Amino acid sequence: MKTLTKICAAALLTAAPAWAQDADGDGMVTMEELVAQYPDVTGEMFASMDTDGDGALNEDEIAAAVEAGMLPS
Ligand SMILES: [Ca+2]
Ligand SMILES: [Ca+2]
Repeated sequence: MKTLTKICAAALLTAAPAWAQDADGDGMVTMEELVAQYPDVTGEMFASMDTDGDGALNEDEIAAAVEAGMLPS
């Protein structure tokens, strides 16, 4: 059981950072939520991360932004 607990804890730690920005937990990261975490993010940077243009970042867009080096992982 100890091993299983460790694996679960590791999975949670790995999954958490990408969603630290989602302050209200609705599954989307808005410009306001992102700026609260990263004050240096501009509207232009947000727009380039928001690839489907719906005004918020979903999990895939956050992952792509981290991969592209636009957000710290
Ligand atoms: Ca949100
Ligand atoms: Ca989007």
